Amino acid sequence: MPPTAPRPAEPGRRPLDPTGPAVDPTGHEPAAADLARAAARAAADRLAPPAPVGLGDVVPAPERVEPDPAADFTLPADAAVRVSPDPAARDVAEQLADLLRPATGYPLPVTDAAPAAEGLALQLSAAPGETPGTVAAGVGLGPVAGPATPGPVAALGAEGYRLDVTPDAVRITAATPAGLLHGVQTLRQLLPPAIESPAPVAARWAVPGGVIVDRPRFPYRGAMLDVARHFFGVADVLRVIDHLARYKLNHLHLHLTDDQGWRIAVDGWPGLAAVGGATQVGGGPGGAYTRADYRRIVSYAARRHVTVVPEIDLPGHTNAALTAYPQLAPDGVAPPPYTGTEVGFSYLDPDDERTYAFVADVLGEVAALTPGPWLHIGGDEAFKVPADAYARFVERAQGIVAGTGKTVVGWHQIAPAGHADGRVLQWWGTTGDDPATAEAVRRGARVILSPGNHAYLDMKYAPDTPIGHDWAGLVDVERAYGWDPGTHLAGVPADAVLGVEAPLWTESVTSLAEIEFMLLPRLPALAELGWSPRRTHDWASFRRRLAGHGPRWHTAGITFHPAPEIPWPTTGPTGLPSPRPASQPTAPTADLP
Ligand code: TNX
Repeated sequence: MPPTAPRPAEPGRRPLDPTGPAVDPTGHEPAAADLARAAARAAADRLAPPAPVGLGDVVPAPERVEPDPAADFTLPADAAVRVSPDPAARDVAEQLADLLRPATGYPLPVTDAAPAAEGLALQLSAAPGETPGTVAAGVGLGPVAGPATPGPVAALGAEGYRLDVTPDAVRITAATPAGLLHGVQTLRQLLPPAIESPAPVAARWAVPGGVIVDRPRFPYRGAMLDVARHFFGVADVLRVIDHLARYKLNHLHLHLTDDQGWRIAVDGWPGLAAVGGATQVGGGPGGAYTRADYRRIVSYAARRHVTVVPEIDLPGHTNAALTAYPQLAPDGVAPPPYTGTEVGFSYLDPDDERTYAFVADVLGEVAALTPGPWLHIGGDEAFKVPADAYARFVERAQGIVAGTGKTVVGWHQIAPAGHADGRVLQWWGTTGDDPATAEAVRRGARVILSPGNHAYLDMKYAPDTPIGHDWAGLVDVERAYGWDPGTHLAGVPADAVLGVEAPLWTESVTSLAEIEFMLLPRLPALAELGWSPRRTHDWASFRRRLAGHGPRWHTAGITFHPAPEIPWPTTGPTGLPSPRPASQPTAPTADLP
């Protein structure tokens, strides 16, 4: 046994013997001292108050939760994060340590997985088929209503994880690094809210005991950020990715182009970013991502197992492109830059071959920069393009996307165009019934659900919300939560639903604080619809669990809307201040349409 240093003081712990266990002056601890130390630790844990967060308090709700109140774990100052040798798993372990170090102030070294003898440790294991050594008996991925049975790691699928919390260890097991990271996000939520502090806090870092076995209901769970109406720099986008990862959302759809701005550099068409990117709603300076910026976003997202879905909106919503390249406009005349908020007036000439050369260049470059499988071609609100010309355009664009090796996604307006293998329609209607979309699904399309009256995060919460729209109605948290993606759209069965996405259009959203104000607390509602089994759906439970996140966001410095229907704690469980009413952003000024 290696020499052991005296244990550092552990804030919040109450050892029975305040002088601590004896240390052999030779540097070798006799086995008896080890035993005494373990006994003191176990006794201290028994005397400590229970973990302040319940094992079932997680958002999105896990598939299976089996609390064991006698098995709470307290993170000691000398804990290590132990991980299996796989480099991707190691990266998740580093992320876990990075999440826990600021608030705990603990060193949390990341080390290779060793036999469980070390005891107090966080262990990540990505090896398929590997099962943790001290799993609570009889827990697994059995049928919902049936008896719990141990399940192999492979049953956790591409994104599932298993979390075992015992007095000696927290273990996260998954078949993939994505699953491990989802488990890390669960563990983060099970620690006291002070874990979100950017500076060290003296707290007992307790984790409630028991087992969680969890995996998602739908494979696609996302949010969209419109960086075209207002431009948001790389740092803002990275922060949004963090918010997605927190709630196990795995796709970020970037609406990169619109009438008011073109936001991504395209080598062959430099005017797109230089001219088309130079404005935004209200006439601000706009901006555009260089290829390096975009790569940075993509790789930051990839590390968090979030896939970027780039959208080039075609053939409408193209005024910014036409300001730079008027030869693509039906009348060949450059329109003035557009800084208002109307839609449906601009379009590429669907009858000119130069349009298709342009579309092929742009989609080809964006596809080459994008590791994920999706390429979104927009297709919404091309009001001035006759239906037959529109369908021909979409069919050619679908073919161009297929030629890049990507799978095409479009707003549900593309439904009447011919089927393309694997194509995905993004539903943003408000009726729950659309024969054209249902017919496209019969021909093999899959659907991402973003119903405007539930999932549109640019809708106001209430009449007095200072920013946002109300054309799809008001979307308070209960409305954001109150629908079922599996049955929402007539003629679209659950197995045709790829998943859900919450779009944030930014005509009236001008800053990171305003983005966060519109995302939170509604984004977690959408996340739960996409992740959790339907049997867990329960507004009373959700609003109670969500309430616990206010102190977390507050501690992390994240803006949110203190929605009145959520019973936010007046003081957090650790005595942190209640969420500030100042979370409300001030109404935007000069940029208002
Ligand atoms: C409709 S939804 C649009 C966007 C607007 C949004 C505002 C969709 C595909 N198109 O162009 O920004 O409404 O809520």
